[in-house]
Amino acid sequence: MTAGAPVDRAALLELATSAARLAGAILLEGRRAGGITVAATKSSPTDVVTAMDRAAERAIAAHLLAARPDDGLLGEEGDDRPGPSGVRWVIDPLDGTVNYLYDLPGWSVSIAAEAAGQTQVGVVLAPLAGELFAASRGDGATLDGVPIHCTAGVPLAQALVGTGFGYRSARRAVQAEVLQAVLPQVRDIRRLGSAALDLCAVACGRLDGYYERGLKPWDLAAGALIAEEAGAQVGGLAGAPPSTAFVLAAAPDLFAALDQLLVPLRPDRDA
Ligand code: LIP
Repeated sequence: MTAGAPVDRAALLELATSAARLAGAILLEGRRAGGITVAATKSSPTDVVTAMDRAAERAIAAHLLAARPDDGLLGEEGDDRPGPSGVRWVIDPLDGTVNYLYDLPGWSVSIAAEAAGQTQVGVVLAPLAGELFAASRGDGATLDGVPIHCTAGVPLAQALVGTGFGYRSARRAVQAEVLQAVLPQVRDIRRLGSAALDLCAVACGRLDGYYERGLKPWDLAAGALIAEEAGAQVGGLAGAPPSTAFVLAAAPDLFAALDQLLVPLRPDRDA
């Protein structure tokens, strides 16, 4: 396939799904075998990588490139290669690593395919729950093949809002200040530990909204498309696009209310 050629979203979605299921099986087997250990740390001593993160990314990359050798790759655990096809895969082989390390639920495999400057398809697999969230641009979002839609019409004070926290102490202090201001204004907060699953929770109505500062492209790519295709608005603050600086996701009416609440708190200030 050469850059600029029409994108076969159905084929990309099928390949993303098979790659996610392959990685999910590897991760489940590793978790059940026990003995998960920290192989390395990244931004802080608590920002951990396990051997399973790396094994899952290797398996996903090999699976994708065996089928589409001219594609590009961007993966959390180090894959970063261009490809002449015009399609780039954005991979978080294990989102929610700390949950996985502690044998807690709330970890996922997130795989998206980008082309023509947009995410075209995305899948988020929750292996423990046996749930597959998927979306193809313009074709809606599904959970295990059943169409899903975010919940509209929820007032701010009734909203169940997800969020997450960074790995550096200075950033967590700022995030705690923001949380102190948000918590009294909403129904409640949930901290699930996987951004991909947070975004999918908004897509299917398990959360009414979600916000976080510091997401990487691989945390965001698939879940953002799934949430958008489920009718949610996904953006940054004050009209900015979603980015590492900030991500906010909710049905459009609640998105506006959360944006209005959050902007004065400057949750995207550096720390
Ligand atoms: C996680 C994110 C989550 C965030 C965690 C962590 P990881 O990604 O998905 O939203 O709050 O701190 O960054 O590190 O498990 O791939």
